[in-house]
Amino acid sequence: MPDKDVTLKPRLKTVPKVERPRLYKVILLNDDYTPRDFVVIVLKAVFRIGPETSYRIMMTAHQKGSCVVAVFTRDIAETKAKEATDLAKEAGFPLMFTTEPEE
Ligand code: TYC
Repeated sequence: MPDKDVTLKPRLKTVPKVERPRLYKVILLNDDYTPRDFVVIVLKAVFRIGPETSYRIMMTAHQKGSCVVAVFTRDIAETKAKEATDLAKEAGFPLMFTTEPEE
């Protein structure tokens, strides 16, 4: 059949497009001044992470320079990163948490 005689049937079903919100990593950065114990306290308090995991995350940042703490929607990631960074600032430490979108 030649092309001009082809008739296209409209699609009857619509395909719903529901996109999941982009997720953001909260990243703990190493520094030379914040005590290790304080980093663990902040991880436990702000991110509700258990003591062993908090210690492991702290040591990873200490040895490698940074460590992903957790992944959240953008709002929650930014709020938690700020809360944790502010806690350290109030205590006089330069500890920093940043956020970045997941690939
Ligand atoms: N490097 C710090 C020290 O030796 C401890 C530390 C660990 C600080 C992890 C920040 O994200 C950090 N006192």
